[in-house]
Amino acid sequence: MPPRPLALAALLLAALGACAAPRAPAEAGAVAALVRMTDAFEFDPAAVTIRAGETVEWRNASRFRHSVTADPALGGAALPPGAQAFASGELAPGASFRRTLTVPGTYRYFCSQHEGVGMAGEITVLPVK
Ligand SMILES: [Cu+2]
Repeated sequence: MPPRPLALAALLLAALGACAAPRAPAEAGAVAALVRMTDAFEFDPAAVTIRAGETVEWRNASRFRHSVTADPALGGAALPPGAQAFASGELAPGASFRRTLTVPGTYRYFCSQHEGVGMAGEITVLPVK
């Protein structure tokens, strides 16, 4: 008799693996992307993608003060139509800032302390599935 139960178990494991592969729907407000602010005056990664309703967290992992500024009135930022501007204010080394984004589109933001050296980042917010 062939080892049927084993074959079945293998199929089941394969099916479970396939189910785990797609991204699970995030709970509202969950941190979906983490961006570090570095000693090299960069947002790392410089571009992230989330779904509407998810949260981005920035951490100042450097020894300098930085900010997350997504306000076109303050510099080279751009927001999707209908999205609210936001700004973290000055973040000391070790500090973090979170923002939940609900309006889909492309957000371009910068660090107000280092905009002059090109410290900028981008967030793509995809519509809810
Ligand atoms: Cu900076």
